[in-house]
Amino acid sequence: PNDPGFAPHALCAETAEAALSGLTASPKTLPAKLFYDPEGCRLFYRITELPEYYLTRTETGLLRTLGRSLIPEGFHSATLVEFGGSDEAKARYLLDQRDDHRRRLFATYVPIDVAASALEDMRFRLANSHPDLAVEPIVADFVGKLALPPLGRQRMGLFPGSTIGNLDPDVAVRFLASAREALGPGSWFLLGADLRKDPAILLPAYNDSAGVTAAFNLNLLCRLNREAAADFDLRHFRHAAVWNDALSRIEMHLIASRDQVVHVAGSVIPFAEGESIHTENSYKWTRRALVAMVAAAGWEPHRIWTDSEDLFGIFLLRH
Ligand code: AVJ
Repeated sequence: PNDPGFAPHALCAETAEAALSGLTASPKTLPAKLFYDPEGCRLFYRITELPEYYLTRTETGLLRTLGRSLIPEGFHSATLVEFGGSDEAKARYLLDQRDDHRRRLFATYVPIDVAASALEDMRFRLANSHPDLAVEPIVADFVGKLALPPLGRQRMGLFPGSTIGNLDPDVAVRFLASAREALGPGSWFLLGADLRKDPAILLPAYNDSAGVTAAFNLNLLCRLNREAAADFDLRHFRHAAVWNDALSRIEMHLIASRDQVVHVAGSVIPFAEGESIHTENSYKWTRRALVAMVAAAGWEPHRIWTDSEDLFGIFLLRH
């Protein structure tokens, strides 16, 4: 407590604990979910608008074009459950759909996310734009054990944005199986996944020329300085994105540019020059591998849509 670098008032126990367990491991890691503090959310939004970051643009284009054809026949007054849905932008392409009698295909929307304040903002926006839609947010980590309220007769899960890419394959299978369990028999699941492609396209998407992704990655260290009583000097770490072909994933790292010692929540963390903190994986799937993964979780692949350049896939699965 007498250490000047230690600011107990700023300590967020949960962040500090997650950070310390990763930084005392070998090799060093930090969990990707720590990216999304308010500044990280702003930076991620800027990433989605970068020319190199084709993911969001491509998926949104698909959702806009496909619209009602994404939804199985006979749906009305159904429930849409979005996993990790801290913003309803993509769900709107489904929530806006009506049948030939102008009846809404979805009557209820259940977004699940750890960001309580984002869920509140979303509830407010939807109350204005969709007054007849029931919005029932759940504050929870979607990868954990899920207890959903009774969801009605027709249920669809939504997991867009290639968020699945952040999960190691075994965790992804467990998540897909528990979502299937929670949604129950007869349910459907819409999964958006970035497809495996030429690293010449992938690498710039994670190392853009404007440096926004670098700022997003380095913001992790700012966050630890603020919330975990850390004293990272941002001038001595640099952003790196690499393609791991064997594991079919983009990896993001923060590389120490010199030997140094950093304090985190009262612990001393030494870094050697060139040492990395592995901050994120973003797996890229072939259709085949993705179909095998969803099948391992018990889902039956029903349809796959991709854009004309085969960049991004939307997979419709049924229970
Ligand atoms: C939000 C997990 C889909 O992996 O592409 C963007 C996060 N990381 N740039 C992704 C991210 C670096 C993003 N996901």
